[in-house]
Amino acid sequence: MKLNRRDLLKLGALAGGGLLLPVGLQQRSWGKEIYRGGNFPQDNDVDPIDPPRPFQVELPIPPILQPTRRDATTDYYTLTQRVGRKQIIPGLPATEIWGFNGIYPGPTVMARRNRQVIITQRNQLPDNVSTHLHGMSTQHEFDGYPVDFIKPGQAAQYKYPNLNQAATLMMHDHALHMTSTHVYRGLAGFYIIHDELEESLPLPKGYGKYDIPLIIQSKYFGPKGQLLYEVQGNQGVPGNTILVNGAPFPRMQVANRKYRFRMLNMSDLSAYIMRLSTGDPFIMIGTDSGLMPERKIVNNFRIGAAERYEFVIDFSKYPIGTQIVLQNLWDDITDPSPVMRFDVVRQEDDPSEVPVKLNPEAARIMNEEFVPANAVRTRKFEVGRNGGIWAINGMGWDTQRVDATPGNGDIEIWEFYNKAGGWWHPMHIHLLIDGFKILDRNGKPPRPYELGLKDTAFVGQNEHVRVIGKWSPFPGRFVFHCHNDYHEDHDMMSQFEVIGR
Ligand SMILES: [Cu+2]
Repeated sequence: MKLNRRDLLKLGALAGGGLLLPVGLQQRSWGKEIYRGGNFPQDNDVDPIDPPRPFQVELPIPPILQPTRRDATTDYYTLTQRVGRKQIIPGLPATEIWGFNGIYPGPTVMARRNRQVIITQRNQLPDNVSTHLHGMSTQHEFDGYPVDFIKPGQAAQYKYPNLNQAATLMMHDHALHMTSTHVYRGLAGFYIIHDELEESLPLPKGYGKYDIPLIIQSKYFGPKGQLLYEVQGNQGVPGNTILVNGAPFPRMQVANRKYRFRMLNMSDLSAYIMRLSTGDPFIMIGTDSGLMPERKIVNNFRIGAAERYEFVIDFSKYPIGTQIVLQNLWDDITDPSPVMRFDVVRQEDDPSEVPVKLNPEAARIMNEEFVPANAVRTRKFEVGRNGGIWAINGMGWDTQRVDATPGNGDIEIWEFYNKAGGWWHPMHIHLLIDGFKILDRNGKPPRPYELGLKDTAFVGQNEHVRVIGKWSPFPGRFVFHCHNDYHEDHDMMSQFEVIGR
């Protein structure tokens, strides 16, 4: 049975809060057991409040992090992971969060392709952390391997070569069995790579002005504004309040022109089907690993945990005063629910354009390199449950076990089978410098907006998804896992080891 957010809310209403359900109690105690070391306040007697009325708050934009120093080759940054407080729910006290520099979402790091970034991460939290830069291709020791902990009071340096194409990445915690709570509490932020190709295109430009990051996260809150980590049905935390850049169902004032958006779903497990209340299209331009070969025009798109989609909305056709709601169709395809709203409030010239062809480098990789004839082998992974624990090929995480040993530079096809049908799993593979290409899903072509390089593949109920990529450039052990963070923690994660130099 698929339990979506709305079903859970209905169940909750019927059972007087949902937490009286025996299954709910069981899950709560499991979560409590696992997170005993996670220092998450367990408010077992508190039910989540109803979501706040939408569109009360302006969309915030995460600040750009300033480097502590630059030299000929490298930008240096320092981030301190610590407890902070943020006013999130109107009319309620500020919410305690865990954040990079104590803010949620974390500050955005701006990087340039082929220019190194070194980030010193200081841990002033009461838990072990391990910081991963999702989408970055870097050496094992800088990848946030799940047991490479930064202990409380300690610090670690991470080197990022930024060999990747221009893309929207995100920094988040990856500590073994604690990723879900840590990310839920706020340890997530953007890291954006720019390059010359992207800058040469006439797309809408200007971070926070016409180039807008949107991190989507669904959470529960208690009556004092506190975050509630309510695990439902061994799935994770669906949440009932959608935060965009940390604000509940916000509104954004826009001019009647084109805007570029970089959407990242960093929810614990929620997936969304996004559409506009006007029925007007999104011009899709980017996927997880960078700009798509060609733009694609769609009326809606699905986004699972950790996926990124970049798109342009053209507000020029709307009269001043028009309000356009970004809506979610996931819970009920016939009954859209709000995510945020765009208010067209002013007239502006628009020099931007969205070319049909965007990224010849991605086109070459997808059409010439990532083709089955170049694959040296195929591996199969079945994702599902084993004895109540999420598993890959029936197995949970084992730091000592390696489930694949590709040679450095090998092109491989990985097949993910989700036969049980009960849930979906956005499968993420670390390291791959250009991500992968989705070959097919149940033998059919991927959706139009998936026709770009990706690092996370949505594997839906009863789906069989084939991806092809190049396992390079760094040798060593790297993880692959479901990015529904609760699934990842318990225990749908494994590792491969790239062999050779
Ligand atoms: Cu999963």
